[in-house]
Amino acid sequence: MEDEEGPEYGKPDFVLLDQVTMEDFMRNLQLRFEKDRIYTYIGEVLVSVNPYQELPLYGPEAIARYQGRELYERPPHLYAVANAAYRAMKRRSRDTCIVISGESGAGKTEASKHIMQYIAAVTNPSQRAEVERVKDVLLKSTCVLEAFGNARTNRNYNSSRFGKYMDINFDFKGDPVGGHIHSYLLEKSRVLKQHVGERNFHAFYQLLKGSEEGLLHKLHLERNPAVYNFTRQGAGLNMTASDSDERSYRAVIEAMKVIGFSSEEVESVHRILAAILHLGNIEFVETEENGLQKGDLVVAEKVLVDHVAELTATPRDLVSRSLLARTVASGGRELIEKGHTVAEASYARDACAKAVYQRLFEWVVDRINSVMEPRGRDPRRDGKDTVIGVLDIYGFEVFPVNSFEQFCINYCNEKLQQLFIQLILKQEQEEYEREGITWQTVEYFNNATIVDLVERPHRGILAVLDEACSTAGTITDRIFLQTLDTHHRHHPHYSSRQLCPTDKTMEFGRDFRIKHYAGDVTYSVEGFIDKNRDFLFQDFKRLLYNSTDSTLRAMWPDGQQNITEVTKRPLTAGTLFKNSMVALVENLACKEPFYVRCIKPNEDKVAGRLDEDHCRHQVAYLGLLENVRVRRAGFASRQPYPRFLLRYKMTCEYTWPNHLLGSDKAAVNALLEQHGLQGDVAFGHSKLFIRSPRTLVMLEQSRARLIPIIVLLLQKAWRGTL
Ligand code: AD9
Ligand code: MG
Repeated sequence: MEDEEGPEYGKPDFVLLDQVTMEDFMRNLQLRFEKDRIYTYIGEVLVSVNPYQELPLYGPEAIARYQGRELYERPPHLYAVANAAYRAMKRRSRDTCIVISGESGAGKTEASKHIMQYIAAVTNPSQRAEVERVKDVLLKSTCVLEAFGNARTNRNYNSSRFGKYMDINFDFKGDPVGGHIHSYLLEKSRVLKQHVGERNFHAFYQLLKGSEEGLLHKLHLERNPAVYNFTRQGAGLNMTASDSDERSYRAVIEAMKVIGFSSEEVESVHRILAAILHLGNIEFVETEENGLQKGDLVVAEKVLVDHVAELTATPRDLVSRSLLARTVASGGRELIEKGHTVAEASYARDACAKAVYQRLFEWVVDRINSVMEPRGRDPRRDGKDTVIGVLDIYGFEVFPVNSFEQFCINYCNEKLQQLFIQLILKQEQEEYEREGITWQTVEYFNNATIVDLVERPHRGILAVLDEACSTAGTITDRIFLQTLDTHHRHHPHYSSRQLCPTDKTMEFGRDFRIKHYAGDVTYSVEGFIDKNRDFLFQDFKRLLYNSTDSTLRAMWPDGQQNITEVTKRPLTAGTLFKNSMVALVENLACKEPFYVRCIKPNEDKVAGRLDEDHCRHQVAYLGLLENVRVRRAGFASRQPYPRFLLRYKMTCEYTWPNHLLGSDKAAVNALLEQHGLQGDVAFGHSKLFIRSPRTLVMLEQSRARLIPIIVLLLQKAWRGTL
């Protein structure tokens, strides 16, 4: 570590703490934070605290300082982790991944952007055009994805409402030649409804605020978001995102151009956004007028149907019919039209608005992927590509009321936590074997039982939920909860009010609780079945598939099926999510992982304040103390011999300023012997393994005592007074 990180900056690695207690951990975190040292290691894991202010830590000069260096050569930094992942990938042709986790607003997305910027800056020294194009798309894709997938929430003014995993492909020279983005579980319910103080996805406001008058007119829109049901709730109208909507609008259009969206595609995107806004204003009323029977529905403001039809390039009467009725196959496969009630029509309208937005988002992701696909590469000629994956996914969530979305998100975190523990232990074992060191097993909390509670076939919560969804209409959320109670009454991580009648924090028939590794979360079952079923009438799918707008049509391939052909039940939202999580974990498990654990310092998004209770909770649920313990349980520290000497050589007369002992390993041995510490270490082939942190602490102290003397001597030498 460079000497600018003196003792007044705390320990740059939590492994160096004298004792692993929460108090010591927090003290070090606080001390470093106060000195704007927002990054600290636990071994090779980076802990990052959101500073909520621009610190002079980034940019070309900082990148140059980390480029090509070993992880510990410079103060802890995201660039060091990006560089380590890049070097591991390049040197050993290993696929690597960087997993970024932490709660909403902890700085995950910002971290992922810094990582991408680092990779873009250090690659393609020969300025190959195709590589430059890929880098441009990689960098610009973030801006577009944020427009469609991010929103202002109370926790973060630019909150990602989807999970993102991005693979970057590199050729044998180590230059990016392509990439692929996977998105996970967009929070599409936000299209309809936003909590107090929150907003819909940025894209809507950007269009309303940023587009020119002529375009607005063509889209039949008014500039004021208060006109639309979907944009008038939540965050009072003068509240914006973290950036101005007008500026962002221009940046997004520019980014879409760079990526390669055609102007027709951008126009379609605008029309789809506008159609969703108009759809949201449609209300239904029962009428007897115009020859209709009593009880028949009509749309209150008919011009809105005209707008939706025009903007989606679909026939007006079909739009109207899809909104007011559904087609069902009666017994003999005969098709009949069944009119909606007001409630059914409103439900169908909302389901349609959500689905159209979700498909739009997925199409944007696919479109970016299509231009990032590695082009014209032949593995026989070009060698196999290697990959760095960057995962920026929602952290553990606990709200006053938790629903299906939180359940999925927290399940995702259980899976990632399991992987984290497994990989960290696995990595340790592999390293000990590689270096010829005997390994001692470490005990740790295995959350496999919680993952099992959720995903176990037939009895797991998701399986019970699917079962409830497949039983048409009769199963209610309450019955679903009773079935869960029956299956899991003895599970140590499951409870409900029925099973614990004295626990007044849950409601009978409404809540169940899971004891997650990160803490207890009570879930309200209300809406679980509906959200899991995620149903949309085939009439809408067919309508949109038949659009003459080719972009919109391409988003609805399943609309070509006829109602009589739609016999196979589509997979539920929960099962799709579970499958994507299983695939994600498999994908990460075969890569060499690097971890960034992000911490949010306070709830008020203010600079310079680290609220201890708030952070303590995050440190606990991110398992950071456990991480330090695991790291120290076998060997607290391991360092290549040259690096060890660089740091401690001044503490021994045989090694300062340089040694003459044949090998660095022999020199390290001499140094440790002089300190009487050789009993606490193991000598690997290329690294020294130090068992107890006390040894490190002693070496550190010895070094700290000598540094002022050495500095004094050097100063004298420079002034020529020695
Ligand atoms: V969420 O789960 O998507 O809601 P993230 O992604 O963890 O969340 P994000 O990266 O969006 O949080 O950071 C939130 C805000 O904190 C940013 O908009 C910045 O204003 C601020 N931030 C985060 N990291 C840094 C940083 N390294 N330097 C300065 C930062 N500001
Ligand atoms: Mg984010």
